[in-house]
Amino acid sequence: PQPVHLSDYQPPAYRVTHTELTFDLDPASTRVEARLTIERHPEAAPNAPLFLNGEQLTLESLLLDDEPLAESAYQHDDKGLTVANVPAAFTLATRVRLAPEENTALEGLYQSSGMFCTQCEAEGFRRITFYPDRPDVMAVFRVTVIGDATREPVLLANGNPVERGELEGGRHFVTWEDPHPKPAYLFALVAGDLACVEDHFTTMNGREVTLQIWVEEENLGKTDHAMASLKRAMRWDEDSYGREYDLDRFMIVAVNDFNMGAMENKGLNIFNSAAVLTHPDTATDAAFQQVEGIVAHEYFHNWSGNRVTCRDWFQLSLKEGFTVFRDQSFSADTNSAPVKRIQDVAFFRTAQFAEDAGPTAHSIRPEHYIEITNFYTLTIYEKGAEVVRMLKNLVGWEAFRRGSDLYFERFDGQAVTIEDFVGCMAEASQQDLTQFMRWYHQAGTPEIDAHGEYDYVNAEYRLTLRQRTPMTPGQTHKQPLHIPVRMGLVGTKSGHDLTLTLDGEKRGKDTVIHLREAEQTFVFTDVAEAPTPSLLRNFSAPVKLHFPYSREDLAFLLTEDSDGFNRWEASQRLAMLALNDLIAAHRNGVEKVMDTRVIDAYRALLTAPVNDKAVLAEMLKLPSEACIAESQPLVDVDAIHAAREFVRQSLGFALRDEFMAVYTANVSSKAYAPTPEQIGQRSLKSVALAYLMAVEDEEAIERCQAQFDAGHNMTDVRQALTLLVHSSRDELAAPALKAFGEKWAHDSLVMDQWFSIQVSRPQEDVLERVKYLMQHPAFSLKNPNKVRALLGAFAQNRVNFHRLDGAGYALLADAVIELNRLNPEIAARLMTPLTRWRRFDDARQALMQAELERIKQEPLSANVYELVEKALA
Ligand code: B3K
Ligand code: ZN
Repeated sequence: PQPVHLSDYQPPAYRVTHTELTFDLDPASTRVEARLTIERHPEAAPNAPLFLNGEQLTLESLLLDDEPLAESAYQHDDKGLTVANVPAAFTLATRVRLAPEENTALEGLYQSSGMFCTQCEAEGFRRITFYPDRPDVMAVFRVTVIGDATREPVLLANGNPVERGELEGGRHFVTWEDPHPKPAYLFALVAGDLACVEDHFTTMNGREVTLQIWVEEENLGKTDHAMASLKRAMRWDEDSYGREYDLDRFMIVAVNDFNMGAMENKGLNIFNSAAVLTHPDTATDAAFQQVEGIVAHEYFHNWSGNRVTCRDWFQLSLKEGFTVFRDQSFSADTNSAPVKRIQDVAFFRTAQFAEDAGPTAHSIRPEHYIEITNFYTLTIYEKGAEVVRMLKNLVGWEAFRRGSDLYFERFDGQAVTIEDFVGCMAEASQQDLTQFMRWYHQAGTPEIDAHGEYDYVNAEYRLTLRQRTPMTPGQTHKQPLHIPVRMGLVGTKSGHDLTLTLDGEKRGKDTVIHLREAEQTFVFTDVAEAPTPSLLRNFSAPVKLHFPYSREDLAFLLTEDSDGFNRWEASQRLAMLALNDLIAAHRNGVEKVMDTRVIDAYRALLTAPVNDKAVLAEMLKLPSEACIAESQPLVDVDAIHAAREFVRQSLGFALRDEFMAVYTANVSSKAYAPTPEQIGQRSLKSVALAYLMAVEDEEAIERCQAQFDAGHNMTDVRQALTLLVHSSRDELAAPALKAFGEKWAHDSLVMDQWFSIQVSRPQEDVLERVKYLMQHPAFSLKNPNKVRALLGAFAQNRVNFHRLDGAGYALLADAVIELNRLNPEIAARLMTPLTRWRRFDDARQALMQAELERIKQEPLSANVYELVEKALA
């Protein structure tokens, strides 16, 4: 496969103004007729050939202005059709056949649980019909769907239904029109036996919008939360960004087989059922919050993505970074803002930092790719969102909002670039963002080495920041970035934020300093007492910040920092210092000794009055093994696991009574609601129970078992089950797992949780269990949720996936090889942990590398090929 380069971008020579499609649905042989109204671009050469993408299609007929095209007039290969001579304006009509039931890649038109559905982003439309399948070609669509009246009573497409009728042979049809010109990747079609929940929304200008969520009949009771989330998101986008919905109806459909979370097709969002269905008995708090976030994300795309879209796929972060930033802001406004930030950052630093440090590191706007599907990454999405957040903080919300208005107004109905977006922000704020643009071009996580000195005599604090970005594949030379560092100086005696004076200017108690050079010193004057700096508040830039904090400093910031995020940060740094000592002790075979300062700090947290239970819960959580691994020069899987377990148990033993008190105080018999208060309370209760179960005394086990048996809601049940299964008490774990599995055998989404819980436990039997569960009737390699729940979860199980006999790697590689044939997108994602092989010890490196080499011997999809090549380069 050949790479595509950003520098090769050419505007399309031909545009499609109208697209008329007719689908005659059949699982084995669907007929698709397309009638395209095409115009040559005024600036294109008159002899420019017309190219239409088309893959895995059987072409039956091809007419230009209603005349059949002679075979010599066009070329057809496995990438598409080229017509050498075409007029300046014409219609092109094609008829093709395809087989949805054979489509296991879940791109294009496929079947899921008997229904037809589509996934076209990024390049799936070319598997539906011959078309210029690129986002800068935007047309008005009219779509007729013909199906079997019994098997497919519901026939959906984008926009509004304009005609419907009965046909011969028990068939029927519906015609849909979408008045908004759109790129092909936003096309959608759904047909099947679906039921719908309907609601209404009145827009800011008083227009009535019909809201529908389409699901399988049995799931009708699981749509309330998604619907409520949708309405909140619609209101929020009006209030925060002045964006109004622009069609008469908005539809969401839940499908069981879906490669990702959801898809923002115009007026017809298609969702992975896991990202839309919730019920207190079947979904955890985390799932409720995820559904809210994803529903909002897809809805927000209606403006940031659909009305204004991407010129080409190198600009993917234009819509994704901005939309993730918008959905994060929405969730922060709707729930606990500090907790949202803490959870997002904890995830970001674990997963995106790992990507940035590995062989697939790429900039937010990559320069080339082989398979675009591989670029739906944490860098494009989450780092892209961090960069938009920095922009907002740099120019301030008001200018940012003006810039956003300008962007939507100026580029409405167009396909544009990241420069266009940042340009609007620069224009609205009158700021020079030239250096800032480097964030989009440079891959890798910048690191800041900071140190500070307090000068008693002159009452000055000198803070020196030095930045560097490590080399990444293909980018050896990095330039200094413009890094906003939000900070305060906390008086070490008073515990208060000191007033900041920088270069003679009073800055208040919290300020942003701008690091632009490789090294800069900031001199704060009139600093009345020796301070402890609180740096990078609220994670003001996606960097690694090193500052030589002592444990005393951290224990101090943990309680005294006025910035809630940095109080959490102090808890994590303090834990990391202790963990690092224990990792070293484990490696050196020295006896492990728990740092009592950590215990004291936790005790202080547990006994102080509680403001925000959810934040407290986050502060009590230790960094995950994956997060710890990210901070290590070389990952020692066993030492990390042993050190973390040691800390967990030490804290559990030392603070057993405190944890028990917190647990008891937070048991509640209130009816479940996914409110921030309740979620915070459950989260704190869960953390307390986890520490108690690290001790595993009789009372803890009793509580845990009781929580499981009570079955109040899935959040409580899942936590209790997880702790039982992960404990040493197999005599309790086995019956609990069995009971849970039998109770929920009919619910596919709960069975996904059942799979994940058992394969994430630390016990050594996990690999055999994975193999056994792959034969379970509820498992299927063809269903991405199952693959993620079982194999994906196993690959996150650090000690078992990284077994020293290599059996974990081999198991994953076998699955990748099989999935490479079935679903290349999922195969590539599943393989990702193997690509990080250079981070591990020699023995594991060799084993992982060997599995990559074995995969490389296969006839590979572009997806897996690109990843293997990068991993082994
Ligand atoms: N835009 C979709 C991505 C689908 C791509 C699949 N290969 C999901 C989202 O970001 O909203
Ligand atoms: Zn998105």
